[in-house]
Amino acid sequence: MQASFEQADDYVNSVPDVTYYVSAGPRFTMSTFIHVTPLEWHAPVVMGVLNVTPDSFSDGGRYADLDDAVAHALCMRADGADLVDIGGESTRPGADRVDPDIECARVLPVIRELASAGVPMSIDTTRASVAAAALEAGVVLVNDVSGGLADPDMARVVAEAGCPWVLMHWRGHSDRMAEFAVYEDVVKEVYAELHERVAAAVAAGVRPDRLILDPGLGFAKKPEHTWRLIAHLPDLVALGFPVLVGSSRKSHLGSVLAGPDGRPRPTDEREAATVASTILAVAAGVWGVRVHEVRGNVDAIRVWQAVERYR
Ligand code: PMM
Repeated sequence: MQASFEQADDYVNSVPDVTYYVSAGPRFTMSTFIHVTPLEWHAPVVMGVLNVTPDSFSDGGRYADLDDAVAHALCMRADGADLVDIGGESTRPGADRVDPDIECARVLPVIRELASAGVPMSIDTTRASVAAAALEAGVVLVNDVSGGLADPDMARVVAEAGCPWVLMHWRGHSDRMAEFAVYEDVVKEVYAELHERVAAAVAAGVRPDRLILDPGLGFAKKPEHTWRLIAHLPDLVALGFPVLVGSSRKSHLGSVLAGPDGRPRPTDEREAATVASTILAVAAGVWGVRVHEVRGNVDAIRVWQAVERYR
């Protein structure tokens, strides 16, 4: 059964409880009730990461200067990024929060400059005020790693803008997230918690066809949780929403690539592993991937697409 929903209320009333079967067969019922219209971009979408922060785990401090940030964004665009995802607050495990004025001061000049160059952008923020200012300055999508949980005003801002909204699975801010990495069944719990975020977003007036789901790899997740979520990506895709995955350079890759001394591979030596993750995600049917180094991932997707044409 499929239906399209003119009204957010229709959707909310129709959403059944999430059901999950551990054996083969349908795991969730949510997708059968949702008609999702395509987003503006053709999958697979590549989102290039631009952190204008001093302390992000991979590119922190590299693009603090406006000219460096703009040049890097233009480079990612030339390499094939569909969107440049701009963040002004680190979400690295253990990171402290920054003041919203500082977050705005970091991202807005970059957004304005890139908007005038015609670069499609998203804002990576959990704050409604930052999202609103970024939308005003020219971003076209809100990437909220808290899935709307961190700021109760975010849903209103997104609903009014009518823009796509990434709802990522999240259990708490970076300074505390490690203590929330406790699951009996990570797949079931992440999907159920995302389902709650969808219902809350739609209840607040956001159109279901504006939502993108993200399992939040590494956020309140140990490597074994992240690997299990990657293994089950086709089930997340089967919920019927576009799915975004951010595996790029994260610690699950660092630990699987650890040397004989057990030390994780450094972040800037995880590119091949990131590309492998991209292809696993794309083959699972995701809508997009969020990556730091665009070119290698775009090349790999092109190879995958070339093969797909012959299936
Ligand atoms: N990961 C980071 C930041 N933002 N957004 C989404 N939607 N998904 C992610 O997995 C994600 C994100 C952390 O990585 P970074 O510090 O390199 O930006």
